[in-house]
Amino acid sequence: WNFTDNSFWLNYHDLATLNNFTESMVQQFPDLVKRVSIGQTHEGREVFGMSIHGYKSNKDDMDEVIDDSEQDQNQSLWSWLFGYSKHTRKPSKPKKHPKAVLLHAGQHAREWIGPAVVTYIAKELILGYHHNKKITKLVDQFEFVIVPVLNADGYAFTWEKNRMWRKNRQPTSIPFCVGISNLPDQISTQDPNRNWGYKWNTGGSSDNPCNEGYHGPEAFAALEPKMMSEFILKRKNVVAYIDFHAYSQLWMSPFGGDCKKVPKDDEDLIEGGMGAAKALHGVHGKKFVVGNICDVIYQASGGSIDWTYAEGKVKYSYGVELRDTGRYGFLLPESEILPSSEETTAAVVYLANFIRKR
Ligand code: ING
Ligand code: ZN
Repeated sequence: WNFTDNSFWLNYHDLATLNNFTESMVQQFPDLVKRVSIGQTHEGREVFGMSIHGYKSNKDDMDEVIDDSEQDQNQSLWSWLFGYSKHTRKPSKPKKHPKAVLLHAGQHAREWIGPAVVTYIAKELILGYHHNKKITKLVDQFEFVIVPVLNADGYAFTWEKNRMWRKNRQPTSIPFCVGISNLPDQISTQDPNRNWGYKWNTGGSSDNPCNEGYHGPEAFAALEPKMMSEFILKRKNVVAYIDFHAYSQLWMSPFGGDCKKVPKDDEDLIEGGMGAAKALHGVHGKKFVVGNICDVIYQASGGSIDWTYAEGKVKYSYGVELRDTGRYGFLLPESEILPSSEETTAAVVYLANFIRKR
């Protein structure tokens, strides 16, 4: 693949090809892009992504060199005075811990535009580094963690068996959902985006394992929200999180579960969302509606951004519904991948800058 001519974004790609994209970015730009592993799915697929960051890889190496030369000059005197090497005594410098912007797609299997768009955003950040001033500044400042397909089992299933599959492929209490479909592999599974642990199962999700919005037997029973939430808690540096879905053209903020609750950062969240939607609109004229999940779409407890905001302490938590508004829905034509990617990149770049400036 040649990623500079954008031909990669003229078609949707299966999981193996998307994974190859990540691997090839890591291999081609080893100083800038690191592979990050989020965890393993029920069917044993590894969920991984890219960590893109400029400052750490270059600047830390420089610091190391300067420190060593300073130490070397004093080394012999130090050991003569105290009888041991200063190297072993000197406390190691705290590691640089940049703030992270975490983007992922593919929580829902059939929403193919999401993984396509986030791989494009990754490409723009990687190829733009040292070529585009604005991008360079952002990549130096933030670590961008981009995970193209969180629900890897479901995504593979949409390519191999059923294009309209939404949930993961982790079986639950009922072996088959008779009456929902006559396909034998229509097992009952959980909706990963109703299974996150903040105010789980408090409305806008289903008790029925055969329903598309089944919340699961308990919070974080589904491996996808479990591994992603653990990643966020472990990293501690995530300041922005965007969960990409399709479709409806919405830029959504918390909450989706408790519709009476207003986040304490509501003003900032809406301001950031409005700016992002405006930047997006500037590229191809598409309108995105900005607002709280409950207001702009429907109640949905156990959704990702309620948890990332309230428990994960990620202030700028957004859920985005990409193109279109329903004409093609999940079957968005491949000709829309590139324009959708371009406009969404503009929105994400705007948002990162917005956060950087405050
Ligand atoms: N929409 C999302 C859904 O899970 C959403 C909307 C996003 C709700 C983030 C809560 C949190 O219903 C689609 N199309 O899947
Ligand atoms: Zn979705």
